[in-house]
Amino acid sequence: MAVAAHADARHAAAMDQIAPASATLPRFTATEIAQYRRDGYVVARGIMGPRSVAACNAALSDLATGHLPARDTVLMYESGHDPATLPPEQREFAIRKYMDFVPAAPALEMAAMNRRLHALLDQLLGDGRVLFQEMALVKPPHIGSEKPWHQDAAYFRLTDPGLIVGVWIALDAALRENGCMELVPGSHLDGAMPHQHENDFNRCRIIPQHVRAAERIAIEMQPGDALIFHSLLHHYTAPNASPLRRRAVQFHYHQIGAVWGELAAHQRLFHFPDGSYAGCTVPHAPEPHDPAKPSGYTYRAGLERPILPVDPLD
Ligand SMILES: O=C(O)CCC(=O)C(=O)O
Repeated sequence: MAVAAHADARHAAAMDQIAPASATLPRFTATEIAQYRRDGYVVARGIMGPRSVAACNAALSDLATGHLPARDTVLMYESGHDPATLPPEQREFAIRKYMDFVPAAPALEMAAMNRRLHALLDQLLGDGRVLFQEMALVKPPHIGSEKPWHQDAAYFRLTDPGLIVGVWIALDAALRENGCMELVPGSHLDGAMPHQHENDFNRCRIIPQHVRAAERIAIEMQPGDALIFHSLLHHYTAPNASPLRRRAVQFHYHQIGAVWGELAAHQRLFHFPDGSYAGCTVPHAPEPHDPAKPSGYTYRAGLERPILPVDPLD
């Protein structure tokens, strides 16, 4: 797989000789595996082909209009946009996030279970994992909001962030202008950072002094490319002020044997200097739409869906 790596060329060439080849499934080179460990991310280009990408986009449209029964899917809208006031075919242009869609949408389930992807994850992390979170992040043209700098492990009360991996798959070209992923290479090695909610539950950010923002890089991707990243990697996406769509699915997996902990265990990782909780699994402030009322949010551990690898449509 092609990646932008920063490794010493001679060392890389030597390591690549030990990476076995497979005729059928993609393999990361030893250089790419080393990049994941050192930089906290690696890009797998073309993990899904155009038919798979089109099927995922059609499923997202159909969930928004109601043509596909949404079952347990949760749709979250950009602030100030009320689905009740929108015709069904316009709703997807105001949606920011879909969650829990796998049982409702076979095409999206296939993306999560993609055999090629899991062959690569096996190489990075070892055999045996579950899917525990599924989201589609579809920053709409002109109004798509930013996602502040964060570490995904701040959202999950799992006690070993190294056993969690995020996979972000582009369904449109993801470019600087429409809010592609930006990240700080190597930031996963800095450990768990204190986070604070900004003004709504989806906007939980690393306290800015802890982000080495000057070292950020933008990861531009084509539809079907996957960014595979460590759960402590600092990452961000900018607002989408452009006329371009920027749809993506994001899956989180953890290796079997990872342990869901209580709040106290999460607090041992994510805390302020005074020891108080600094993760994202408890609201830090009342909801802005009703400052008198605390958020109705209740933390829920992962869904733990078994992995049943399937060949993508291509
Ligand atoms: O796709 C995006 O805009 C942000 C995705 C992300 O980092 C997240 O939701 O954790």
